[in-house]
Amino acid sequence: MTSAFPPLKNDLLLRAARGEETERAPVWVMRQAGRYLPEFHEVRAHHSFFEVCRTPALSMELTLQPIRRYAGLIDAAIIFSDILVVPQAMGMEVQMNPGPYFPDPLVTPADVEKLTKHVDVDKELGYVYEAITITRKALDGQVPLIGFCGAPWTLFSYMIEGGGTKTFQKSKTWLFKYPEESKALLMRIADVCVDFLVGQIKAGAQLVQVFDSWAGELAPHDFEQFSLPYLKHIATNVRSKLAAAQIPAVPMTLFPKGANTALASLAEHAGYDVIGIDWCIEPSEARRLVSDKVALQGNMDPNVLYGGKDAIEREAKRMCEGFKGGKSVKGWIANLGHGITPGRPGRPPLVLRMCAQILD
Ligand code: 1CP
Repeated sequence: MTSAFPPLKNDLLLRAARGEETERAPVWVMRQAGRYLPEFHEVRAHHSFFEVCRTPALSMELTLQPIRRYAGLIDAAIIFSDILVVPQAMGMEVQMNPGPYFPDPLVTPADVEKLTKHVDVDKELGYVYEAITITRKALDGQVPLIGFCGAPWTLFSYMIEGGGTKTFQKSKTWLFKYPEESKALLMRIADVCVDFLVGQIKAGAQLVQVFDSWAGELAPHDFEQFSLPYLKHIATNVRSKLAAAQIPAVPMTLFPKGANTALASLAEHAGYDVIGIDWCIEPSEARRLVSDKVALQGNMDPNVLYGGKDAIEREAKRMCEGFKGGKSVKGWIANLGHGITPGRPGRPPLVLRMCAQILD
């Protein structure tokens, strides 16, 4: 299958993800296909969010938008989709109005019965695979294509809260009141994630990222119990399933937002090649904690983009120096510390250009 794709002309991301020293840091932006781009709104004006996700040609179009607009400045594409396609595949209804809304969330463990018993992931999410395959062809080897899924704890919280939350009260009630049932559900989600990532890699994803956006909401000992084992399960099983199918492994990135106290343990035990960090930890401290076990990705505060040219320049320089730790950029992927926000922030290209020039 791989041989059917055009040869890759820019492999900076893949080399950095493998911990290799690169001539400059590769750059991409979480949520780079999104609401800060006028051309994104153009497409969304005519199509609902999940219609875009389910229509491979539209998903491809949104994936390519930032690559076109910032040609030569972005070193990766990420497939346009959402982490919430996994709860949908498990039988839950999810709407986007404008944030995620589950009309029928899981209230008690008895509700788990309502989920599909044996999820045929390839059938339910085949539209994502198709989007990946056509997008990888359309990219024509310009940059690698990233696939992704949500982490079990983060998806669990949406499935129980019924949408976004500030308190995590309902999902944490489950953890503390029904720990065994919670673990069983987390494992069911993890198994779907394994098949989903394997399917994305078979379809052409050249790196996959697991988003644990709400990792930092858990106490360190709860993260150890309710998130880490499932993250590990995903990394181990994706690799073993690929090996069994004789498909070459691809680098795997984990973004455990806010779980900075877990960095050393994640680097040692979780099984990922890259760990994404947010802005609440200094790059040098993150590097000290993970040693040379993984590559790092991140970590500028997305709101710096609203601070004007001087602030952006100053913070980009600070970030570059922090990750450089001397003169090499061993295993660093420049990115924001979370997704770029929808209000038209200034100058993402400026940031990208500065990160790209780090070794000049
Ligand atoms: O109407 C719209 O267009 C909605 C905005 C939007 C977009 C552009 C949503 C709804 N999802 C997306 C795309 C998306 N989501 C991508 C595309 C690829 C990219 O360019 O990066 C990705 C990777 C995601 C992943 C995602 N969805 C995460 C993990 C990353 C993160 O930012 O933490 C999460 C938590 C979601 C849930 C979600 N989907 C959409 C929104 C607004 C949210 C967050 C809601 C909340 O705060 O709880």
